[in-house]
Amino acid sequence: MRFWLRWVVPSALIAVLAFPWNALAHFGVILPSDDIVTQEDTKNLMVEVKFVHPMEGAYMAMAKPKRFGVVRSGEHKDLLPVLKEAEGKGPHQEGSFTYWKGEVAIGRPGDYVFYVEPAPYWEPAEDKYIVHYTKVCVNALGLEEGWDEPVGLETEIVPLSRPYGLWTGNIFTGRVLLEGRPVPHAEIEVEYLNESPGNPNFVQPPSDPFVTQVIRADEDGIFNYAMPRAGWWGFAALSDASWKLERQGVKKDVEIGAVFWVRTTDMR
Ligand SMILES: [Cu+2]
Repeated sequence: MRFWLRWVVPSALIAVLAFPWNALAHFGVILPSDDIVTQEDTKNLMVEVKFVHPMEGAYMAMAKPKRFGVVRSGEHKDLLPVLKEAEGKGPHQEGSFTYWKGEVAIGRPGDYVFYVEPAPYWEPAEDKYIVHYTKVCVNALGLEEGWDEPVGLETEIVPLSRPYGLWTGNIFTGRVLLEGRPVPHAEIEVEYLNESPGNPNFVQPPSDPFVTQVIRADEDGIFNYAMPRAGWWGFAALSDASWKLERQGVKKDVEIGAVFWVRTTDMR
């Protein structure tokens, strides 16, 4: 008891006060160097896999993912071997963080749906593990086929509007699936990646509710959101896993997230 009062409670308080973003929304992210590969473009994509608070530009250290792959025309390809550990630096955080990146060669035309299953991330502020099944779709060489197919992850967002070639202001529509079935009234968090390439200035939210937008899906798990700025937008639908993970002999809850990223471009 004394130990708890003297050390654990104060240090937990300090941790919460010093890192207010701990309570804010986490997003897995797969960030490709290009989302539409044309004949003229380089056919080598650089793909980064991170774990971030997108609006704050604050990153968590990420362990090596369990699975990383791509689906094109129904064919899965394991890309875990191409991932290499890298160190990054957030704009508003001290020290560096670990993320993963790899080069992927684009061959045949079609939609390349990248997906990652990260290792469970322990979040002390929420007393639970977080596992974000994250996806992004890259279109290649003019064939628009495959973006609306599920990958078959434990939970995932399946786009109902084509997830590339989006203008700023477009609406993104998606459906939340858990074990292959729609999640009625799922809660979806939406955030802007403030470190989007080409973002002219780091957006300063005027108050906390602006950081994360919140949507309730309809009875078929379908949601819509209009994106007000050019760059990358993340959508995260969170569920409680039906399974638990043990930590120091105690069974802990697991939050599983279905995360999808799309990029918007200004009309000029
Ligand atoms: Cu965090």
